[in-house]
Amino acid sequence: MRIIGNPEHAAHDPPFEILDGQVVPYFELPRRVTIIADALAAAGFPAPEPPRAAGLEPVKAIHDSDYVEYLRTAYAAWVAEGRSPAAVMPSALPLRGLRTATRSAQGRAGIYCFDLSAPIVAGTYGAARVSADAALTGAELLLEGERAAYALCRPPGHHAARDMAGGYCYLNNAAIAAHQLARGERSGGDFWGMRPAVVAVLDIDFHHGNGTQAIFYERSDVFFVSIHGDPHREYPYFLGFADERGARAGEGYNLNLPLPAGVNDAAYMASLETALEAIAGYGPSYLVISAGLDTFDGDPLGDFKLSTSCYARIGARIAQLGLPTLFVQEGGYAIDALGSNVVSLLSGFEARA
Ligand code: SP5
Ligand code: ZN
Repeated sequence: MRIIGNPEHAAHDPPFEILDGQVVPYFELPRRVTIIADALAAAGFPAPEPPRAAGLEPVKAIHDSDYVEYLRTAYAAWVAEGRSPAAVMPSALPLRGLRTATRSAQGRAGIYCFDLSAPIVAGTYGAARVSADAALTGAELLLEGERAAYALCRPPGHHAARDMAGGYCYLNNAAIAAHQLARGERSGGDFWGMRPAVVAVLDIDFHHGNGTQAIFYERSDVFFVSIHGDPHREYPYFLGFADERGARAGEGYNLNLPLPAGVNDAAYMASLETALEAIAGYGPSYLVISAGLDTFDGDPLGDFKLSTSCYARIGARIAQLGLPTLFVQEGGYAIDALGSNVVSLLSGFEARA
C-alpha cells in the first residue's frame, strides 16, 4: 500500500485548546505523526512519499472561497490587531440572529469555527493545505489504478464544514478526496477519461464526521456512513443522530450509527457489518475511510473499548468489499498505542486485499 505523508505538518502546533471549561494542552500533537510513521516503517510499510501539490481548485470545490482566504490570512490579521501570538481563538460566536459583518480579526475568528478546539497558528494554513494534498494524492493513486493508499493526514479533517473549522480540523481532507474521486478527475485538472463515479465515505473515527456529512448531505453521488459515540453523550453534540438520512437529492445517502459508551470489539464489528452491507448495497466504485483510532480502549477523548487486534478485523472486513480504498488519517489520541493501531488496521486490510 502506498503511504502519503505531510512534510509540513509540524509547523501546525497549537499550544492549547479549551475543553470542558478548561484550558488544556492540545491533544492533536505533531508527535502523533512520527509515532505512526515509525510504527509503519517497523512493520515494513513503505516510507511516506510527499504529496503532489494540487492547487486550490479541489479545495474550493468543497470549501467556500472566503473561508479558505480567512484560514490563509487569519493569523497575520490577528497579530496585526495586537492579539496574542500564541494562537487565533475566538471569544464570541455569531449564533442565532447575530450578524457576521465585523471587520475585527477577533470577531472573524468566531465566524469561521464552531468550537474552541481549532486554534490557528502561523503554520496552520500551510499544514492544512498539504494535508489536503496528501488525501488528494491518495485519491489520484486510486484513479491511476492502485488498490489502496493511506494518507497520513495531519491536521485531520472530518469535522471541518464548508466554512467552519472545529475539532482539530480546518480543511476536510476526506471530503476533498471523495469529491475528486466522484468527479473521476485528477486534482491537477487533467481529465483522464474517467467516468464520474459514486463514492462511499465510511467514517470510523470515534466522533461523528459532522463536516463530511454536511458537505455531502444533499448529494446522491457520495454515500456517507459514520459509526460513532452518540451525540446525546459525545462531541460534536449537534449532528450525528440516527434520523439524519440526507436531504433533497441526497435523501437516503447518509447513514449514522450512533453507539453507547463502552462498546467492545464484538459490538463494534456488528455495527461495522451494518455499515458495510449498506455500502455494498449502494454499489460504489471507490471507498474512502475516515480512519480515526480514537475508538481505542483508553483513548482520552473517547469511551469505546476496542482492542488493537480489532483494527485488523476492521481492516480485513473493509478489504472484503473489494473496492479501491483510500484511508485518510483522522483522530487517535492514545499516543502509546496509536502506531500499533494504525499498523493493525492497514495490515488487516492488506492481508485480505
Ligand atoms: C479529529 C478528532 O478526533 N477530533 C476530536 C475533537 C474532540 N474535541 C472534544 C472532545 C471532548 C472530549 N471530552 C471527553 C473528556 C473525557 N475525559
Ligand atoms: Zn475523533
